[in-house]
Amino acid sequence: MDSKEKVLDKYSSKVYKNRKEHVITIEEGEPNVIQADTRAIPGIMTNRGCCYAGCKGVVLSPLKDVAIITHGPIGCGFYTWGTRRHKAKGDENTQSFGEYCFSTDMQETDIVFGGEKKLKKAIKEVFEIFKPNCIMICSTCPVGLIGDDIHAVAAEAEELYGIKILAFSCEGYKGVSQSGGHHIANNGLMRSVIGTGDAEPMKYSVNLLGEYNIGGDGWETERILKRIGYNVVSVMTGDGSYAELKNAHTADLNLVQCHRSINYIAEMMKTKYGIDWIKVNFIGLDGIKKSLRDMALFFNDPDLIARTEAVIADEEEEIAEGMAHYKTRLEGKTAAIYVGGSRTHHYINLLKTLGVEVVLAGYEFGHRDDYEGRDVLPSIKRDADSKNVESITVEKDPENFKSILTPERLEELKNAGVHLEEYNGLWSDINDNTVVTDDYNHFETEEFLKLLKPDIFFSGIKDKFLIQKSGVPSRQLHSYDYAGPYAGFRGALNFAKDITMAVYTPAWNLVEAPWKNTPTLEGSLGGT
Ligand code: CFM
Ligand code: HCA
Repeated sequence: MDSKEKVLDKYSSKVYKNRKEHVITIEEGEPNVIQADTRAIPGIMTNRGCCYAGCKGVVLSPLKDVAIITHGPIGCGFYTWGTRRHKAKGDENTQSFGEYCFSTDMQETDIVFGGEKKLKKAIKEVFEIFKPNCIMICSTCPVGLIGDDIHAVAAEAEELYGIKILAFSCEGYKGVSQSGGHHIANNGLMRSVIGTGDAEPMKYSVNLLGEYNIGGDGWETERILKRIGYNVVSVMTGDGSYAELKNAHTADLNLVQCHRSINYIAEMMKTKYGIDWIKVNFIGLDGIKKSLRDMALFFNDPDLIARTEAVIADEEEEIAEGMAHYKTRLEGKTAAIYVGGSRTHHYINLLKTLGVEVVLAGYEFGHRDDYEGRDVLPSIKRDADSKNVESITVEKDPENFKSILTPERLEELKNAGVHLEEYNGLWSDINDNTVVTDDYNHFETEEFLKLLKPDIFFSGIKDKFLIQKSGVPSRQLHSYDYAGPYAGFRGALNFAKDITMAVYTPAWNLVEAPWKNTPTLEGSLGGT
């Protein structure tokens, strides 16, 4: 039995039947099909978030000048406040409400008699105290169940107070993961915010989409882009703002960092405003260099191309010695890596540069194309001598899977002068025999830890302490614990340093759980 079978074998037949489609060992030459983006099994401790977490927590919260009211019991508002480390700073022109957690704090009586009155009161209070230019309302599960009409309340309040008030029906139970919440938030921003500003277009202007400024990643990426000469119109949504986002339609190019949470917005902006988009990745040296070069090629300006190369050379030189040193410490170490929908892929590439081998990987809620690859990314078409960009189109196949992109089709596209930005999926990032688990749970985490014994485990807060108690160091790749940035050249060096420290800290191995030696429960058997 391989380790995958050993873990699955402990399940009941019903759970086994379900989970065997989500847990696979990569085999050379096989199609390696995995089941993904399906409902988690009730009762199993999944690491996923809910629709509300995806809408409010992930996409909307980083908009610093928006007062977001969670309409629901207080726990949901509190959970999505401050834990994600999407950093933001206000300035003299931009308000920042990141320190506040606004909620209607619904009680039983509101559930029985309806919560709309309380919501109206909360909007009035927020408006009078904070005077924001925009308020957003996000629903939690009970609101959908009792049927409060948050959209009607928002429309009425918008009229009354003369500011933008948007409502999002993102009840936690909708859909199978946080992914549905991304859609609800993004669609609302696309419909009601983007395109409503009147700023003048700027030269070499870009929007950074799907960058949430975790641990300051977006700031590091922006620093590099500005050094080269780009103007960042808006970031959607890390350290972003309602004020900036209104003008996103004026940019020349959209850069998509997290494909999972935002690719459809890039396509919508192409359709509505004609803005081209390319997939970028500012995590890991190969990704950064490729992204910067693709951008320079898109604008096709010799000065910009020269500046891009100069900045790459300079930034690389700055970190070269440090990276080489950490590589000597990390080469040959093994890792497990589980993040939501994009970062597993992004960080495996950085780990490779450092000589770390991934033995266990997966996404919480990635879709099948995140595993198996896709050919939906934009194609840059250049003229015969590859100098001028003629057009950028999005190649799409109906099924969205890599298997459709046959070698013949690739050749055909290349011969037509199309530079295809394909993504080969997680399979292309990992070696054969790697175990891949979709929508992993705590039982599987514990079991695989025992069987595969990785030197370090990258995941999130829900399983961090279970991992450390097993004697394996953990680094959170959602929040970076208290560290970061990890994006860009300097970020790569930060990452290398942090994981070297983690791997060489023997503390977790020295901890002996008290219950192993001393009974923690005392009692006597009945009858005496
Ligand atoms: Fe995109 Fe994200 Fe991720 Fe994501 Fe997330 Fe996140 Fe993530 Mo946590 S938007 S898919 S829903 S890169 S919050 S910043 S770390 S699970 S891998
Ligand atoms: C979420 C947000 C989250 C959770 C991280 C974690 C994040 O899904 O609600 O479980 O550690 O990045 O903050 O993904």
